Amino acid sequence: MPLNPLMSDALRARGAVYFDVVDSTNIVAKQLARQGAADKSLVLSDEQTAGRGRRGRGWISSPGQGAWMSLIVRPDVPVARAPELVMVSAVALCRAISDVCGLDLSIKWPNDMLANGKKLCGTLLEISASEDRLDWAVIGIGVNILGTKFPPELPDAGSIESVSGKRPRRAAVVEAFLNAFDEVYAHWQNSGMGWLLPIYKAHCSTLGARVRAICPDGEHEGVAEDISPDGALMLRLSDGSLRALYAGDVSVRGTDRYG
Ligand code: BT5
Repeated sequence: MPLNPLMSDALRARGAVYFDVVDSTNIVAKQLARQGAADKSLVLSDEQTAGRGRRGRGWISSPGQGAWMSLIVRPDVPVARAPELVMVSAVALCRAISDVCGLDLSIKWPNDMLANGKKLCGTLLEISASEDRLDWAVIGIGVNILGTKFPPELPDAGSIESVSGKRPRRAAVVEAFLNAFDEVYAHWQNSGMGWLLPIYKAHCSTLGARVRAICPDGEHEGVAEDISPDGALMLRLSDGSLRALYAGDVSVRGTDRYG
């Protein structure tokens, strides 16, 4: 049993499914979702041997260091609204980490959470739909909590400990995330993006920056001017046109703040 365990009585009482080691919590959560697991069921693991990022990339998930977890959700929404769940989760994580250790994270669109320019959290959303309705979604979240040394291939990674010097109880981070998620998810279900979007934007460090975006339809460079209500990054290109990006990897080139 690690000194700073990821599992707690509170999480057990919520029905969280815990593993010491698993290939990927997203893989397990998708199996449970297919078997009918309830809305907001959680899978977490102390270590992942095949933690996954987006587009086939990996996620380093060392034992005793983080919260590697997947939340199954079943909102009754059109499938086109599924990407908003990444925003729900990002805002809940910002709240949770601020509550637990007073650290303010920023969000790099669409799914990275940063502090001091270091990536502390990443999110991988996987979904299943029937016709145009969302059947279920698995929100996979990796939070680096403890540790100050990262492998050389991750020069931009950080943890709560490496950026703040604090060593919170890992289970407390997960408990705070679930509590914040309950609230943010309920607001989102009741009033859509109207309540969420301004909060997401206030945390989003990509806004106002000159960025290069590598997207499924090619590369684009411009100033990140806004986030649309459906979660697209609105990029002002050099020819003055505005382009909506729904998925991609963004690197920041500099800051051109608007008024
Ligand atoms: C992500 O992908 O950031 C999504 C990561 C989601 C991980 C969670 S853990 C629980 C659940 N189960 C899973 O199998 N996955 C989810 P992406 O934006 O594609 O970023 C991936 C990139 O982040 C990698 O190519 C590395 O450069 C970097 N990276 C890998 N491990 C990292 C870590 N522990 N901390 C910071 N950066 C990392």
